[in-house]
Amino acid sequence: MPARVMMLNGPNLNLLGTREPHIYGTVTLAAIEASCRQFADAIGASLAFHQSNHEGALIDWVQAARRDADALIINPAGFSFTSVALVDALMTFSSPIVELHISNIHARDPLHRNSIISPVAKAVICGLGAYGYIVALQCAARLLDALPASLPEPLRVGPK
Ligand code: CA2
Repeated sequence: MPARVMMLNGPNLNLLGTREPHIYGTVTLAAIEASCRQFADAIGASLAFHQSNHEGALIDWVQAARRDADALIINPAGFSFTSVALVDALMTFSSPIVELHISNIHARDPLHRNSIISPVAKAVICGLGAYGYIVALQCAARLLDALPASLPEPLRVGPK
């Protein structure tokens, strides 16, 4: 069975590519999804990709992931700094969680700096722009030991 990865996107990320390009770039969420699907196909993973502006919808998907996904990648957006309920839901997911941000949250204003999600994530990726989504997918597949054997060893397992 292919590795099943679920990618969740929080509030306002549906606006990517249309506003604040100096922070979040010019790539739309639809283009990110298309590129992730292409990469998932290339590494033989299956991908569920969702976005919502609503905390409860994200929590419902996290709960569904307990059954439907082997790894979770989440860009919680503004909920990164506020949502104890999302943290609680993520704590019930016992497989790898990768937290993802387009911008480098550590270089931002105090309001956008301290993610309360990070302590429940296995890995945190930020500051790579839209490319971070591809890196997060590679990271999730690596954590599941599901990168194809055809890939060069440094990509598949890293330094030994
Ligand atoms: O860099 C990221 O991916 C963030 O998760 C994005 C969040 C922000 O609160 C985090 O600090 C970092 C905000 C998402 C807002 O998305 C917009 C996209 C286009 C235009 C306006 C907002």
